[in-house]
Amino acid sequence: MNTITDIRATTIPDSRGKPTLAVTVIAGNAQGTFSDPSGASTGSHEARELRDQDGGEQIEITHVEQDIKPALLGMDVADQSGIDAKMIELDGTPDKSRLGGNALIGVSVAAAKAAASARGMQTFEHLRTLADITPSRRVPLLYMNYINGGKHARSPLSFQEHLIVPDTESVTESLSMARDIGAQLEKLISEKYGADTLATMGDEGGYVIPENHPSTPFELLVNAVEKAGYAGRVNLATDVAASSFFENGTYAVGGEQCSAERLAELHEYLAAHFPLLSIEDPFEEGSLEDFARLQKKLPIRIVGDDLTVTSAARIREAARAGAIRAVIIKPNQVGTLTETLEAMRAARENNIDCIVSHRSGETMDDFVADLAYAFGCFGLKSGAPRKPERVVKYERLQAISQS
Ligand code: 2PG
Ligand code: MG
Repeated sequence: MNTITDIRATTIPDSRGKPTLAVTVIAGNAQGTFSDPSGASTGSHEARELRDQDGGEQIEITHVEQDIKPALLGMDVADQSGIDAKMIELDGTPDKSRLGGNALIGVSVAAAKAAASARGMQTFEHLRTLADITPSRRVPLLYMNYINGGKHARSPLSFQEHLIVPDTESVTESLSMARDIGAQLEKLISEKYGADTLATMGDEGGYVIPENHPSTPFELLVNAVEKAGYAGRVNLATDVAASSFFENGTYAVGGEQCSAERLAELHEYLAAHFPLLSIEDPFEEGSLEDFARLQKKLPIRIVGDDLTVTSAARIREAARAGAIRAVIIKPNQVGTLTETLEAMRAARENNIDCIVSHRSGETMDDFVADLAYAFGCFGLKSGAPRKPERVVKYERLQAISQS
C-alpha cells in the first residue's frame, strides 16, 4: 500500500490569466499534480468553485493544506472512492461550497495520478481499474471548436461553439485534417471580413467573426471542409450553451428575441442543412421537456452539459425523459473523480455517449485525454488546436492511442 504522505497546493495562472489551483498529492516516492480548469458558461447545479472573487485563492490553498490534507494523510493513495468520500464528508454541503469544488477536484485527480505513478501505470491504465464503463468507441472523436461565440468571444454570435469533428479513429489524421481545414477557414474569413478579423481569438482558440446570423458559421465550416478536400469525412457540431442567452423567458438569437418553439425550428433547420453530429445544450438548463421534444424529432445526438453537470442523478433523469443521447463530462462540474466515474457509468447504462470536455479557462493539464481514452468515450472536446492548453490534450490522446 502507498500511503499519502503530503499534499501541497499552489496557484498558477489559467489560460484567461486568472489564478487557479494546482494540487500535488505525494505518496512516498510517487506523486501526481492536477491543475484545475474553470468554466465561463457554467451550469447553476455545478459544484461551487471558490476563487478570487470569494476572498482570494489563498482560501483554496488553505482548504487543501489545512482542512483536507490532515484528513487524508496515511490513506491508501489508490483508494480513490475512500479519498473522495472522506472529502465529501468533510465538506458537508450539497454543492461543495464549504471547501470548494476546485479544492476537491484538485486533490481527487492528483491522487489518481499519484496512484498511477505508484503502481507504475499510465494514468488511463490506472483509471480503468477504478470503474467498469462500457466503451462507445476505441479512440474518441476530436470535437474542435473553430468558430467561437457566446461567452467565449466578443462576438455577436449567440451560439457558443461551432465545431468540426473529423470522422476517423486516428488522432494524427484528425489533427492534420483540422490544420488543413483551419487554413482554408482562415482564407475564407479573411476574404469575407478582412484580415484584421483574424487577430481576435476566442477563449478556446477558435476564430471570432463579426456576424450574428446563426447559420453563417456552419456555412463557413462546410466551405472550408470542402476546399480542404474532406467533404463527407468531417461532421460538424455545435454547443449552443442556450442558458447564456436566455433571459425573461426568451432567447436572444441573431439580434431577435425568440421562443423555445422558434429556437427548436432553428435547430431543426440547421440539422437538416448541415452535417451536424450533435447539438449541445440546445435550450436553457431548466428545459428538460424541450430537450426531449427535440431529441425525439432529430436522429442526431442532443447533448447535455449545463443540463446534466456531470451528475449521475441528473443524467438518469435526462435519460428517463428521453432528453439526450450524449453527455458532456467535466470532472470539475461535480467535484470528485469518483462522482465523475459514476456519472459516466450512469450515462453508458442508459446508452448515452460520453464526450469528455475541457473548460473554457484551461491549464496545461492533459488529464481529460486519459479519462476519455480510458473508457472509450465517444468524444474529446478541447477547443481548436491553436492554443497550447488545448493542443496538449489532443497530443496526449495521440500519444496514448498509438501506444
Ligand atoms: C462548455 C464549456 C467548454 P465552459 O460549455 O461546454 O467548451 O465552456 O467551460 O465555459 O463552461
Ligand atoms: Mg457546453
